[in-house]
Amino acid sequence: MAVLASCQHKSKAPQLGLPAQAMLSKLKAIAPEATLIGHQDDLAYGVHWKYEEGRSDIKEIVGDYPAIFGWDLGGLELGHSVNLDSVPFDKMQKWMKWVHAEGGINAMSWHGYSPLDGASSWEISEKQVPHLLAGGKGHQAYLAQLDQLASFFSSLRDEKGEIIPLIFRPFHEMDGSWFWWGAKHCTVDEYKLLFRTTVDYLRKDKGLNNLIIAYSPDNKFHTKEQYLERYPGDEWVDIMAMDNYGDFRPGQENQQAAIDKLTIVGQLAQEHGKLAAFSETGRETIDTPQWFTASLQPVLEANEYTRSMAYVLLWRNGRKDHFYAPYPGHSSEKDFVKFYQHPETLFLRDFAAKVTKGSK
Ligand code: BMA
Repeated sequence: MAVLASCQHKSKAPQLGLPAQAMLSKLKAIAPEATLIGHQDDLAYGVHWKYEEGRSDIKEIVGDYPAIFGWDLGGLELGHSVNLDSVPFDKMQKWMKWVHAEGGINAMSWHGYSPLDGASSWEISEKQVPHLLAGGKGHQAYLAQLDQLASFFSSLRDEKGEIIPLIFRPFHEMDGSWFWWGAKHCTVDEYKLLFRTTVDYLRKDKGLNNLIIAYSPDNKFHTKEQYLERYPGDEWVDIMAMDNYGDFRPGQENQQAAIDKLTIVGQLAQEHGKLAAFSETGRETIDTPQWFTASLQPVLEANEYTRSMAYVLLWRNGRKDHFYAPYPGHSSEKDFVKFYQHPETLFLRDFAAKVTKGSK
């Protein structure tokens, strides 16, 4: 609860409407004692199925859905009807409404295309960021992309017509250089300005008060200073997070490194009065059957700071050679059930029950 108190003191007044404030408060209250488990595209497809109503690989293993549902916006900014992984935006919108109605949380990443030349997030031969800032040749086109995002965000309404809050995590993994907004492709100041411009435009110009903003570098940092290098500032961020696959990768496993970095995230979040989260992780194809209880769980439980993660999100179950949550018949199935049974992991039912009861 000390965490909660410091949050209230230090944060600048967030530009959030009541539903978003309520969501943030629930997450803050839960964070010191439990971690919500999340999965990217959970309702859209699994390793062996696509777009089948009600299905979820995670539910088919543990009998419950994840509590956090990750979605990606990439392609929406171009007016596409499906995202870069072929998920139709109309279905996404419907699922997101369902998630909210069930008491879960939606978290959106954005593997967007450049408004200048349509470069995918991974096309890094041309500089993009400086041109998207005010005065740049792509600035208006960039704002037009944000208009597309804004109308999607604004279309997310509950049955009373009230806007649904969501976590928005733009320009993630910026300490790596695989995306056009990555470390080698723009200066620190350009990055910060792009992030601030994006958040300000959506919140102030478009009047959206349902966006909880997450900042999430990858695992390149070793110190607080390095983590904060591209941090846009407390006014533009609600969640301090990180992505980390590298320290769990076969041959490069380093549990202590994963703990140390997550500890930094937890400490900084506390110092800045923000929520902490483990915004993406996983081990592709889960080739070690005890990965969840032997690798991930000890990292989450290492100390009070790693414990303070509000959620951890596993990446998508895209293909037989690209998945991060188990599916029925997979060798990590039993271990994932243990992970589910652990008192500190929360799935949809547990979370919704706690929230509805207003406990803790
Ligand atoms: C990556 C991979 C890609 C996918 C992208 C955006 O990590 O899963 O296949 O297109 O994320 O979701």
